[in-house]
Amino acid sequence: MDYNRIDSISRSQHPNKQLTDVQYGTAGFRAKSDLLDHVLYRMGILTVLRSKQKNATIGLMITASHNEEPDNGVKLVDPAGEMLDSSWELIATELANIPDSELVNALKKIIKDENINEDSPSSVIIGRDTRESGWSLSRAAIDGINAADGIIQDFGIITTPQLHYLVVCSNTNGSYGEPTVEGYLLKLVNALLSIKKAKNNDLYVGEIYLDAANGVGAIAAKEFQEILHDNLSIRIFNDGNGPLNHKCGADYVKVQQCPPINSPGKSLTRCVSIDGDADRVIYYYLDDSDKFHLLDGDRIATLIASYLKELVEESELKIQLGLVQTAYANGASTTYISEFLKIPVVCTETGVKHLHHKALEFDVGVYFEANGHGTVVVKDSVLKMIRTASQNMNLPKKCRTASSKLTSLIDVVNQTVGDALSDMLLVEAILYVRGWDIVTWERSYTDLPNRQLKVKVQDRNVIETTDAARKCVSPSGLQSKIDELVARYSKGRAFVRASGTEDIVRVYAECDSSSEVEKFAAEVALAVH
Ligand code: NG1
Ligand code: ZN
Repeated sequence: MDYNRIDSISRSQHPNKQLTDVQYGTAGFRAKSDLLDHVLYRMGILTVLRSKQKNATIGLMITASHNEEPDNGVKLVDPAGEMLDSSWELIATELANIPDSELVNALKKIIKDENINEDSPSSVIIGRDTRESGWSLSRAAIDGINAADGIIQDFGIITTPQLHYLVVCSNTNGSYGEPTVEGYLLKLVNALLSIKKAKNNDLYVGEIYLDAANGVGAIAAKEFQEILHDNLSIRIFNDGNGPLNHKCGADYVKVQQCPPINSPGKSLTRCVSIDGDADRVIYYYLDDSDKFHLLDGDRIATLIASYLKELVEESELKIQLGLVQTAYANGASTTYISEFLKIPVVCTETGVKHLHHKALEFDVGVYFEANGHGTVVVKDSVLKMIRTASQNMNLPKKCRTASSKLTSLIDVVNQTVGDALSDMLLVEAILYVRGWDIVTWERSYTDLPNRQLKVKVQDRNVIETTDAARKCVSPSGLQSKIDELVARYSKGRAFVRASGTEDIVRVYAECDSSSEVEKFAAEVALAVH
């Protein structure tokens, strides 16, 4: 590697002005975009090193997801489409913050400590969302990749899940799918259409209204619509002509518990909100009295898991199905899953990488954060078993058909990461097969009233938690205050944790009274101060 070149480009074009330290958090680096230029240059170099170490293609995505337009961020994607390994998160944080004068030595140290062969080939896929700062940040990353002699494939403006998909396809010789955006669109649409051949649509209407958060999801959704034709009408609003994530998008709708700006006023219309980089999805509708109803990630997870369970039972295959949630999952959903669906459910820390890892422990693992970030992962051996069963003429027809339906359903899933649009097609497929409208879907259980608040504190890292964030171990005394408050509310549950993407502490509270939940959350927030 030409260290002189790396050093001189760093100092002359992407210097670390050392304004603020940044940290590789829940979803990579996130900060105001003007703080990130040197970070992107350095992450460009780091992806090349990671690629050489793994002898595989690595992804680099420039996005700040649901955060506002002036923010931006970057995250690295490991070869199997998963988030960067935690040991490398620390390396990334250190590399991002050191002064320019130490950059070359730091790189040499990484190469030595991580046993990287500098002569190995490298390949990096990069993408970015629609933020204005994305273009120049992607130039900085490209400068870093070039300076380290890496091979780049720049896909320009794409969704986060598309980038994960492209990384996986590149590393599996196309066996997961064609490593192009078109390959992605066709894979999902063809799977959906094969399910929609089945006749039984009853209350289902093939039309949805999609709030695309004025982000990159609008572009992908339009591309889907072009191939889907009238098999599913996606009426897109907040399609890029307004400010990104402003009063719209999945995070806004979930946290504010109200419709986004420009939402259609017609009651009982099935509406979908995705976030700024299209990896989160939630559904909502207004009833006849204009009351807002939210069907969030928990609800999507239960819909998917219950249908999978039905098919697994019909197929008579031995498949262990499981569901993964975080502490933000509504208590009513957890009760419904364990007591009614009787599917094993586990709780992990927040952050999709934790859920993804846990889900991989099941034969078929469904994982969703309440905010709508999630997917289904299926073990390769299990997928093979299902495919074989679907063609085994010695099996009863009912079992074969169920296996065949399972195969099609799994094909609609982007297993590489939570994908708003793939999840949306999956929900649409299941509602279609069940013949359900959104009201029927909602009937399965009733959410406990809940509230999320953000609390600004001097140093959010003083909050330390354990037990998947459900218990606070520092500062001392805070957990007992929370326990006291929880005890005052029927079905009360509350917890606090430091956000990994914003400089705030998050408070979550739920109880069985909608008139008291605001007060409950405010009391917990006060305890944090
Ligand atoms: P933080 O800021 O660490 O709570 C948020 C979400 C996560 C995850 C990441 C990445 C909540 C409560 N937290 O993390 O679930 O999606 O952003 O985007 O929604
Ligand atoms: Zn996102």
